[in-house]
Amino acid sequence: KNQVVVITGASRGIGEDIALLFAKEGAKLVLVARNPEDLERIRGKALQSGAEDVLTVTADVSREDEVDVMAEVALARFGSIDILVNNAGVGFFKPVTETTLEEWKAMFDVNVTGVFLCTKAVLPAMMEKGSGHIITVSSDVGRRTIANGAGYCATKFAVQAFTEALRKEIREKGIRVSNVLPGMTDTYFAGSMRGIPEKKDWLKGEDVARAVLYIASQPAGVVVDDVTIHPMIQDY
Ligand code: NJP
Repeated sequence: KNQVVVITGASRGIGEDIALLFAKEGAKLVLVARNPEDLERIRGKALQSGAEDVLTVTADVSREDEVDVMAEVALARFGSIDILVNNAGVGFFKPVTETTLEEWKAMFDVNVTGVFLCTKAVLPAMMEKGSGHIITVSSDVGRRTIANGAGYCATKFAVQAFTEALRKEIREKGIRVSNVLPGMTDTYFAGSMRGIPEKKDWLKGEDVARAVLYIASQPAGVVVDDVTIHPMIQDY
């Protein structure tokens, strides 16, 4: 309750569900994505769900200038940031020979550089306060690989390495670093639609959101490193 929670990729999919679950807890939310109309819609839903206050910030997480402004306006509005949920991500799934450099770069820009930039932008305020929590939505392919996902898997392995090293680096400052590693989840990811019959047994965004809330609700001295969550049956 009353925690200031920044969520990237909050305009649909898993990020939307994280926003709405934290809204029910009475959080103050900072919702980040590139499309302002989508963010506005989620802002309305979050306020209806019980959020104490909701700020939307249109930003591309791979752009340092936009991310820095995001952190500035969030701090100006709320005075501190308690939790950053690095959730924004993109994926292209195809053989290596068919993956373009543009797709490769887009995945690294959002999934890896975006996590770095958002984390870097909020850390000074967290360090000054001596508390904070960085929670990253990684992937269960951040630890094992799948065919036709070489580039995407590489980004999520990178995210695991980055966050695990960061955890050791900033634990003395009272800042926790945790990851959720979801399996196949019914969202708009990789150009998909939500609610199509082929995905009926996949995880729902709410399932991943509950894992994030579980991690965030631990007492101050307790760190959950990773929560891996997947549907009962998965293709890989
Ligand atoms: O995807 P989707 P998910 N800057 O497409 C935003 C991971 N994951 O919810 O910017 C800022 O429904 C985009 O908004 P917009 C996955 O890797 C998923 O499934 O306006 N925001 C939207 O809000 C990712 O890390 C599955 O286009 C940017 C959101 O991100 C996380 O879950 C499995 C942005 C994407 O919503 C959420 O993905 C798994 C940018 N540059 C891991 N680019 C799965 N779904 O099966 C995109 O293992 N966004």
